Amino acid sequence: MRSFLPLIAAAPLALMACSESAEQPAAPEMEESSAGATGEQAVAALQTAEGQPAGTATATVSDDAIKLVLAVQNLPAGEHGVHVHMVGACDAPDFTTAGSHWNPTEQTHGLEGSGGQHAGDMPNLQVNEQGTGTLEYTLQGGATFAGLMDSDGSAFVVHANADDQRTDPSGESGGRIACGVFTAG
Ligand SMILES: [Cu+2]
Repeated sequence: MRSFLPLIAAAPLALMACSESAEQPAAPEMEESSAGATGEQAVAALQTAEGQPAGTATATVSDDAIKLVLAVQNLPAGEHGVHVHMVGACDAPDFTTAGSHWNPTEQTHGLEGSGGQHAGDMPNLQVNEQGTGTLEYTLQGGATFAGLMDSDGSAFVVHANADDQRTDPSGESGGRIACGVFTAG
């Protein structure tokens, strides 16, 4: 029996080594202030007002924050305001059903404003002449995965114009030209 002990002892260690990276960051899930469990993800499939596919916005919990990865297509070249909006509804053509910017901590709008920023606020998106663009940003302003996926959900919205990052509540970024509802998984 004695000769088996090292094997028996080594097995749980090996298991721990494998699962450690996946489980350790999940511990803060218990805390109310946590952004969520690492790896939790939601994707919004964007559509233009005409119903064309316009890319995706993917929200992933990483390092106790929500990282937003945006990859768009079929959009007009130029600079566009982009935000997470508070309601998971995208009724074309104006997408007003997505509601206002996601703002659970009641800050004022804009990355360059004086009153914090909305959880749904992001830098402007640059779309090239091919109609594509990418952007990555870690959401601020009290963004949590539970809040993103609350009972009325949330949506990702691309605006016609650039966001001035100051003017409350929406940065003068104009109409809504693409929208997608976040779906978990
Ligand atoms: Cu917006």
